[in-house]
Amino acid sequence: MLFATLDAGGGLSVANPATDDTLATIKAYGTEEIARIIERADSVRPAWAARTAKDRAQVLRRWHDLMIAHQDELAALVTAESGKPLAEARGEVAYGAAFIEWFAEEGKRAYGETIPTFAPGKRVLTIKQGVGTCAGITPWNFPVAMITRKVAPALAAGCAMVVKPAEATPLAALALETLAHRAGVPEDLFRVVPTLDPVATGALFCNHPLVRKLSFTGSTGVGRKLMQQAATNITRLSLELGGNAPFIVFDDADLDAAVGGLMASKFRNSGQTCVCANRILVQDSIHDAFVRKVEERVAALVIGNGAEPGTTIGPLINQAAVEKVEALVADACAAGATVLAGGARAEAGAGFFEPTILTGVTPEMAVTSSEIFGPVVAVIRFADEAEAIRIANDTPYGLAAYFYARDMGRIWRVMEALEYGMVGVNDGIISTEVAPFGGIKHSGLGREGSRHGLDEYLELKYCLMGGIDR
Ligand code: TXE
Repeated sequence: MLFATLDAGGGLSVANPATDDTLATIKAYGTEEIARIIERADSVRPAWAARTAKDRAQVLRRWHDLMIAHQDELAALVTAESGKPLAEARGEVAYGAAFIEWFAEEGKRAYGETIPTFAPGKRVLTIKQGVGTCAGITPWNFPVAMITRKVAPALAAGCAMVVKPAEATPLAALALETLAHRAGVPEDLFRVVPTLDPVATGALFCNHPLVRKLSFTGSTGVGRKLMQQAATNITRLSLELGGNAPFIVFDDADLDAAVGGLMASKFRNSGQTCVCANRILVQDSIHDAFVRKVEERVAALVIGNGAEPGTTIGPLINQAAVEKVEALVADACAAGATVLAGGARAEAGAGFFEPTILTGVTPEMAVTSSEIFGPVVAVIRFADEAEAIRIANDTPYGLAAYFYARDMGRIWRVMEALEYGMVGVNDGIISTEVAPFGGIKHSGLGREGSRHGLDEYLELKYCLMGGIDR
């Protein structure tokens, strides 16, 4: 039973965004209790760190296998609390589990090095050791994967981890905790602490002397605040923040492939992903043909409760999100954009917004300078490569960028010119556990996934050994 840790009668009520029904009311932790949980995590950490990397990997591997065995139940929880269609939720569980499998292996390869010296009788070497007890703060848009992407490398590196999940989506997080404990992760080593006070919990994570690292995924505003708070303790930080991804279609692109890539990037999770296409830049000569193809595909999307088979567009996470998207569309229209499809709240319910296409969008409009986080395709025309790159880079964000082109010279030039942490070339989906995920500029610090994601939880210690000639 995946709800073993749910404590009915607690203070945090979790609702289904498709129906507004209450799914569960669970225990909400206070900061004093969370402080004690951090202390207990730190007390069991040395024993975990002392186990062999192979041993830790076996425990992680069991956690992965349990997630896969419970894929359907986990997916149902994700759909119920986040609203995303069931097929996407199943995909997220597999994606989330893949991080555990990856880091189980990668933890065995946290190699140090020996460095040649010029001084006789001395040797220089490095060793890598877990940073200590860590904290995580995760968002609601990927309730499973955002947790495993942080916890798996932490545990593989010999660290402890306390995670505060988003208030909207604590159920999948608690289910993951239950499965981790069943797999053999010591109970105090990894804890999930839902709370009604994220602000005080963030401050506690930054100020508690035993928390050596905080990994946060969420908005840039909160990331900035955490960075200021982390200054007191010089707490290590990973920040995966907002994005404003350009999706550029050049005149030599395979148009059908570009349309397919856009649909996957833009409408996954109803446009509520940090890497989703936010500004669609289309070259003049192919603009009309491209937009027509997108219109056909948008007309085929099915809005509804994500639990119903066939649904491709679920609700947005809450009313505030619907209002934000509505305001951005209204602002663009007032400034001269044209609505080709959608443009309003959907009939499916209060939480739904229609898949929307806006043309005649310009870089000055708020819909292009903000992270929309909704199912809106905002199309900007451009004349040539230089203009496309200028518009694409004209943002303080730097997470993901995409472009479609065939010319090899252009592909290299644009790939190198885009000021982003991740670039998808002729592909709209870039997330994978094997690659370093993360942004530059206001999109954050650090990388998750790949061997670089493990390094975020390791300290590099240099040791000099002298006197070896005596
Ligand atoms: O984010 P918040 P919200 C962006 C996206 C979205 C906007 C607002 O543009 O429309 O942010 O979403 C916790 N100290 N992204 O309001 O508030 C909070 O409890 C410590 C992009 O949901 O940043 C939750 O666990 N923690 C993003 C987490 O921060 C605090 C995903 C994220 O919530 C806190 C989500 C505080 N003071 C939103 N205040 C992505 N990168 O994918 C809140 N939190």
